[in-house]
Amino acid sequence: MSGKPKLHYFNGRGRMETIRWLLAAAGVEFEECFVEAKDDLVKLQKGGSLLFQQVPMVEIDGMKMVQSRAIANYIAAKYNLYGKDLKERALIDMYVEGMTDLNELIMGHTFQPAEKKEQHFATIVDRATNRYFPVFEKVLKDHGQDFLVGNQFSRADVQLLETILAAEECKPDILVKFPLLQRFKARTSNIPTIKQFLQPGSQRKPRLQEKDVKRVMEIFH
Ligand code: GSN
Repeated sequence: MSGKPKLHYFNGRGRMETIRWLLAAAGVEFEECFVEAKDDLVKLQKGGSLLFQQVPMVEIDGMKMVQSRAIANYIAAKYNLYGKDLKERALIDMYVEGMTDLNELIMGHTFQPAEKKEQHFATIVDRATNRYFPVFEKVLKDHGQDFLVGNQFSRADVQLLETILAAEECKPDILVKFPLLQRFKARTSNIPTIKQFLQPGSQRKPRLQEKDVKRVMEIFH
């Protein structure tokens, strides 16, 4: 019996949030063990559980997996969220890497020094509206299907919704020029497993606040 996956990370989004999204979308229950302080991280490191002395770490199927992309890839493949052939997987990977670039830019905002915040915010809005969202709007328009790749629900859909919601937290009307993404958002938010993850009280984490930065820095630096 392998039990539920156990996620080791701090109690915030960071590099674990996409993994939470993918498990939730797949309808997989998971447990979380929060790294609350430097000592918790040191304990994991000294216990030999972290291949590169870093979290995220996920205990799953008898493995102690590290490296957030490797973990996400495993979960996507295991739960049939990774396309039906190599070419679909390649497309999903390209889309997901683009989304991840935008998502990381957004997540980095909280960590910007005060004097750089305004410029950084402008970059987020520019990249979202001029680089990334037009691509996915066009993909949906060109093939006319509900899902991004292969007419089948995949991690690309999950991660696009995650990214859209994060971008809207920065600028609520960021989808104003993207009608197909608005419909995509409404549709995917209504998938039962995702709908549940979007309810208050789920394991989805709130946006990192300024007050959390010090706490996170103290654990990891
Ligand atoms: O994607 C990954 O999981 C790795 N390429 C990076 C993981 C990483 O940077 N982990 C940090 C925590 S902050 N990020 O999510 C970490 O464990 N730092 C402690 C250390 O001693 O390096």
